[in-house]
Amino acid sequence: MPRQDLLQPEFGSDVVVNLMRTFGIEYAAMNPGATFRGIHDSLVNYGGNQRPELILCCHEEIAVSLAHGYAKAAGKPMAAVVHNIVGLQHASMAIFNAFCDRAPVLILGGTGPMDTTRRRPWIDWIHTALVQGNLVRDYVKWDDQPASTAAVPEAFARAYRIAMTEPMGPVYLCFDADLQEGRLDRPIPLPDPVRFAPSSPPQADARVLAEAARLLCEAEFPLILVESLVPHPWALAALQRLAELLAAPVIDLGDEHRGRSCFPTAHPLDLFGAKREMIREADVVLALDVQDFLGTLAEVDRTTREVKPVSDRPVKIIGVSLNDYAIRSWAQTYLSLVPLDLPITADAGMVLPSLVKLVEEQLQKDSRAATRQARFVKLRIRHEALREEWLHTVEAQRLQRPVAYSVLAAAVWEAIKDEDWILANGTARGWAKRVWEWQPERFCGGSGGAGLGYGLGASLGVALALRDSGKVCVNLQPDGDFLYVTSALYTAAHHQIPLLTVMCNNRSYYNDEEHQEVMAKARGRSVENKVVGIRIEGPAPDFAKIAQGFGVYAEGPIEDPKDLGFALKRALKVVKEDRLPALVDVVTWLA
Ligand SMILES: Cc1ncc(C[n+]2csc(CCOP(=O)(O)OP(=O)(O)O)c2C)c(N)n1
Ligand SMILES: [Mg+2]
Repeated sequence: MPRQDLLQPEFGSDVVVNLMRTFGIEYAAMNPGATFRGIHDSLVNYGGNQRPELILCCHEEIAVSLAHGYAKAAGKPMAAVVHNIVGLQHASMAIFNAFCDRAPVLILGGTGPMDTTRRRPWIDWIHTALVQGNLVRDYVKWDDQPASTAAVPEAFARAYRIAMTEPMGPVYLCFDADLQEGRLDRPIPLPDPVRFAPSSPPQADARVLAEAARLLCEAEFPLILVESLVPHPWALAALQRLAELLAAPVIDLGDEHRGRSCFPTAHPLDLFGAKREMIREADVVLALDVQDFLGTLAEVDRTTREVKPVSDRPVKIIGVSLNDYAIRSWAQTYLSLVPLDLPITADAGMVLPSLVKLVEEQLQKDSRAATRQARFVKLRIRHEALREEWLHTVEAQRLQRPVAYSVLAAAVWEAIKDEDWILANGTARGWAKRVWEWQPERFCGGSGGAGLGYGLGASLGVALALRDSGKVCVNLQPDGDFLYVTSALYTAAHHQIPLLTVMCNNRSYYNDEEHQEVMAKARGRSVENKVVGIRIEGPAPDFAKIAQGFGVYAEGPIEDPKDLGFALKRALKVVKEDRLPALVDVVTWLA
């Protein structure tokens, strides 16, 4: 298809495509719909289906989760184009996840025509809202519906900038069908993206940072909690340096809810496996981009919902985050209000190098080097003991049928450890973090909003962003989450996206099985019934057959751990050499 000249758009929607290209949008995930037929035509026939290229999805939730994963891997947005109010409603779960995960996703939509005299009967009426942005306004950072083509460039540039400014988030731009389809009567100037770049994130007040450094250096047992860090190139190294200077254990929470993992598990100060013990000992906590303070510092009784602090020791908390800039009133995604002794609104990654410098200066005057050295040794011994214990568990569960999560994680590691790997989604119930040589920058984090239906779409977005990088992208995929968005396999096959999906198939919405057990026990009722409405059996879906039906290479179900290594090897070959998707269905032990 010949590429048209960017400078000669003919219709309103050609301008939208020019803007996407100007701002470097590489892909537009979509499911078709007549309200954006103008944009669709412009993408294909004006833009030549290149930069952006259309990625066909069978559900708008997949389109947005794919853009969510892409944003985390590429560090910039791609577009998800969704049809009026119906596509937007399907997309809404994934938009919420991206919002909670603070991921920049550019959601574009069509509407109308808003001019009622231009509407087709019935369908153009029932699918037009006043205004569509209302549907998602509470969980996007910004939405807009420009009223003329001339107003489109400013709206687009603003949307891009808002999405990419920390704390990042999804934005929604809605285009009237008439505006898209209208012929241009004058040239529309395009903005220079360099001059509309997101602003640099906020740094902390130097005096407050000096106080933080003092508290940390004077602490008896400083502890670092980290949930996420903006991936500045220096951030992870600065975090390690800070931990080493202070001989402070680090608990990396980046695999739990939102955010990005930040600490290598091979580091002797990585103590995520001893979270409780460390919190018990700590007198000063440095919380870097942590949102879930209470969930981290307290324990919850699953039966009574009682929340009890892990430690009864007075603890001073230094909280560095942009949490206060990310507050909306609708869903209470800001979590419980926890007292902070030193709240610092700043980008934690930006703050780290300054904090390292201040701590270095402070420690030169400090006479407790021997105490810190002794603490470091003690922590290293605990760290090593934990790792040994986990490897021992793998050995103890090696022959268990169906396959234990520890064994599944170890087998996947064995298959990919010499590759340039990326873990796009999932941790096999935390076992990847325990038994892999975990390099935090290689993990793309979770859904953010705990809305199921995230994993497969997001993993495809990650793999799409890294398609030409030679990296091997892996998705450790729970079965329940998968079943919401099975048709994403079509997108994987059609667009030849190289992704290794390993099904962690416990044939259950297991998380809820635990809840039903707790309920039944608390009420003295039948615990055996906990599986009703929860187990995904009778019949158990055959995920390999499902994948094959979509044209994806697949093996399984595998119940015997002895078969696992070979199956993974064959699937990896498909991903690595043929650059195609593959799926291995592993039936896993429930717990
Ligand atoms: C959209 C949505 N529906 C329901 C839930 C409630 N929920 C939380 S975890 C879970 C079970 C998940 O099952 P699976 O993905 O197979 O993971 P497993 O717990 O079995 O490891 C459910 C149903 C949710 N979080 N999101
Ligand atoms: Mg499950």
